[in-house]
Amino acid sequence: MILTNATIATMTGAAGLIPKGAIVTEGDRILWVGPESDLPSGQGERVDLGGRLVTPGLIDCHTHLVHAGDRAREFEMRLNGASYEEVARAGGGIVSTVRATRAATEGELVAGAEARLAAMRADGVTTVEVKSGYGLTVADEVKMLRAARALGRTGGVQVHATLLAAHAVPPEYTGRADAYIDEVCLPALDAAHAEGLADSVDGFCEGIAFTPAQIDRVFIRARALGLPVRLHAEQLSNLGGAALAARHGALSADHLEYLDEAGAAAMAAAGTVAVILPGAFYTLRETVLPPIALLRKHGVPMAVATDCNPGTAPMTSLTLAMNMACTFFRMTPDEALAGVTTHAAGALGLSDRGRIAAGLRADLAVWDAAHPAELSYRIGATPLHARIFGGRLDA
Ligand code: DI6
Ligand code: FE
Repeated sequence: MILTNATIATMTGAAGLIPKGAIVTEGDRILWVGPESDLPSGQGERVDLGGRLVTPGLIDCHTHLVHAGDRAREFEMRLNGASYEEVARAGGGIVSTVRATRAATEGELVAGAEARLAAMRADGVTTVEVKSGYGLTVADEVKMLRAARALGRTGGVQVHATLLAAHAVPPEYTGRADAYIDEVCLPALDAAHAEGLADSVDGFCEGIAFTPAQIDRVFIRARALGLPVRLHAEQLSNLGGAALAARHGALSADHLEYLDEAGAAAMAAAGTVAVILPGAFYTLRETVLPPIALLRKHGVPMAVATDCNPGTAPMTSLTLAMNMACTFFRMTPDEALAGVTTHAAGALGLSDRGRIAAGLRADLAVWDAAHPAELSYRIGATPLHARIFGGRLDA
């Protein structure tokens, strides 16, 4: 396929924008990219993009896409004045999602996630990370990961599956988090690894979840199995989770509103990507901003993701996350675009995508836009014209 008359945001180098560019693909790979005037002669299906903007296919590198049920009713209850306790007594909160997810079959989980995934595809996403973390038994965590793998086989996106058994302490283990790590998290890790179901391992390091010492135990097992790690860190308080993650060579540390300078320096030294999640910040009406200036100062690469989950980010639009990252956190549109392409690829440990260059996957998004800033600027619009996934055009 020969794509012509395109404005190409290659995401390679500083001057990554090619105003009148062309891209040649072969099979699922990019064969050539450059100014149209330099296009090598050759045969192929020609597609004139009418001057439209082409970016790498977007990568949503932090989602809880697979889950059952929703929490719209508790959202409504809280807005009608119910307290946290009242919501919890009515069966609300993360426990309600765990209950619904345990009750769902793998097929039901896939069907529910597929609807959310369709919205993501319509927003230009070609790779998505999907976490477990609402099963919280070995069997239910494995079921969630199988559902994530099944989503990857439905076509149209590639899925990176992450085991997040250390997401919450389930009711049957209240006050016994260490026993939960021993009896569920570590066996779930072994089981997921044995079936090849996990591409990475995540945890939630927070006062309401797991301590750094508990996360450390999970990470030691993950690394012994050869699995890379990532961490929900410094979302609601500073427990030093980012530095812990960096010590384990983590691919990413995510949220980071309460990150301090030592944590940023540790991430920089380890090459750990900062995943910025403005959807959860918005839903929780958080007031402490992630320290973007500190991350810039230390040269920590910043990714941006939806955190799509039923509790703190019932959100499927990655372009809306880009807008929020710019408006709330003062990231630049260039940073936001790098955050959903090249640095999101880094957060997943994938070097074959996230940029437009010869040899990489032919995953592209074509936009009804003339300049990359438009993707961050519009609110709630999806200016996607077409997606190219693995070299195939699926308008
Ligand atoms: N941080 C979050 O914001 C979500 N998980 C996490 O580790 C919340 C998940 C939920 O409330 O369902
Ligand atoms: Fe999350």
